[in-house]
Amino acid sequence: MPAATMGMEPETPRRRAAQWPRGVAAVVCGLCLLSAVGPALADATCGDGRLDPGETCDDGNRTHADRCPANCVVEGCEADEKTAHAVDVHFAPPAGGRIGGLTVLVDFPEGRVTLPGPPMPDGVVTEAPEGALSIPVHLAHALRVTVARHGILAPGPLFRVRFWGCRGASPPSAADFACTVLEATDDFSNPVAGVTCAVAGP
Ligand SMILES: [Ca+2]
Repeated sequence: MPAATMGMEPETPRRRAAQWPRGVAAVVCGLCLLSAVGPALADATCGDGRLDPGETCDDGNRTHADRCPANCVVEGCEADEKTAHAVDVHFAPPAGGRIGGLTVLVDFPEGRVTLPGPPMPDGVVTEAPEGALSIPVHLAHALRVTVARHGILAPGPLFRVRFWGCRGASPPSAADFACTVLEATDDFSNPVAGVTCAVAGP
């Protein structure tokens, strides 16, 4: 599992665009299928690497699981640091599945809540399962977290995320969040399909 690498990604849009030709990135990242489940595409210019009218970012691809979402639009948020909205993320393996580690993408309503950072301080992603390591990556419009354990991760709670509210925005509901499993492996690092995750709260 590329946990350590993922936690250290520079992900500067221009640098990514320069270092990773689209075709290579599509093969290497292994996450690009997420572009198919991201928000509706903004227009034909999203993903061309140039900031066009209506776009807040363009990293040269339409991958959703990186710092610029599939539609090239990250909604603005003036963080209200006095409001906190905590959600709990759970996972479930397929019947009989043994999970040793997984990476999930938590898509949050960035016009309603936000995360401190990046870099994200300690104490935002908490309550990893006992004995497990969690590596969160702040993606501006989403949160990517790898959780791994030496042995088996018991199905159920994976971690808690404490978001800040956005000034003037209505409070979020659970339906505003979505969780997708990007990658899951068993205790021998073999890929496991059919793993799901979900967001409960706030
Ligand atoms: Ca563009």
